[in-house]
This record gives sequence, structure tokens and C-alpha cells, in this order.
Amino acid sequence: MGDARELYSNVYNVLIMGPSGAGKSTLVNGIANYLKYQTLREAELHDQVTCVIPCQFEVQDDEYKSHKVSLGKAEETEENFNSLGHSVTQRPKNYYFPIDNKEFIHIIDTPGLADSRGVEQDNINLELIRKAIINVGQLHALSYCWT
Ligand SMILES: Nc1nc2c(ncn2[C@@H]2O[C@H](COP(=O)(O)OP(=O)(O)O)[C@@H](O)[C@H]2O)c(=O)[nH]1
Ligand SMILES: [Mg+2]
Repeated sequence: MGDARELYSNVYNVLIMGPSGAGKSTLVNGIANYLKYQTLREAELHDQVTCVIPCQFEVQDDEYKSHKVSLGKAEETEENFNSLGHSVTQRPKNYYFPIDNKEFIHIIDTPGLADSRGVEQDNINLELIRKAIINVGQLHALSYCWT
């Protein structure tokens, strides 16, 4: 959004943290759709769901057959997929959602804690998160995802 952000009088900074695979990036996609459509029914009428972060998951139909669902393209973002097909957020990433012409929500998605690469990667991730917080100056909400 660049300098356009300065035109907004209210910015709500929301930091999303938690272990890898807890659903942080999925929550951001959920918020994007929640803010776009007035009702679930309205969202269902659209062929495509809004996907700001690529994701992959499996669903079962009524006959218990598994179907892989892929949304968005990982190569267009810094999101990677692990061996289970889960997206892996590499560094804090900003998402901006205007609510009206005065206010917008700024969501910061973060790399997962308890990283499988060990404590050193956790320390690197925490430092990246710390810098992201300093960068925005203030937080209005902290969402901690947990499974
Ligand atoms: N059943 C279920 N699966 C979820 C939920 N949220 C996320 N997932 C799945 O959990 C996996 C990891 O989600 P992701 O958002 O990438 O986690 P992150 O590492 O915390 O960003 C994906 O396969 C998602 O589809 C949820 O609320 N319920
Ligand atoms: Mg993620």
C-alpha cells in the first residue's frame, strides 16, 4: 500500500504468533475472507476463496475419499511447503486490509516457534519478530495460535 497508508487515520496492528502448523497463515486467509464478505453465504457464492497466503490441505468427501486442495502459488510468495504440504512462513510478513476509507488492519504473520530446525532457528525467528514489532511501533492485538 506504500504511502497510501498515511491517508488512513487509524491503523490496527495485529501480531500473529505460535508454533509451526498451528494455523497462523490460515487465520490470515480467514480474516481476509471475513472482511471481504458480509456473510458466509455470500462467500460460498463465489467460485474462488480469497487467498493471500498460499496453502494446501486435504479434505474428505462423504465417501471418505481424500481430496487435496491447493490455493495460491507458493512461488509468488516467500511461503514454502514442508513434506506434509504445510506452508512454512519464513519471515514476518505484512498484510493490509482496509476496513473503510479511514481505517485498516495491519496483520503481521510470523514464522513458527518451536521450529523443527531447533533452538537456534527459534532465536533467529524471535529476533525477526522483535524487529517487526519495533518497526510498527505499537501493537493493538496479539493473537497466539495453538493446536
Ligand atoms: N482442521 C484444521 N486445520 C487447520 C486449521 N487451521 C489451519 N489448519 C491446517 O493446518 C496446516 C497448517 O496451517 P498454517 O496456517 O500453514 O499454519 P502456520 O504454520 O501456523 O502458519 C494447514 O494444512 C492448514 O490447512 C483449523 O482451524 N482446523
Ligand atoms: Mg505460516
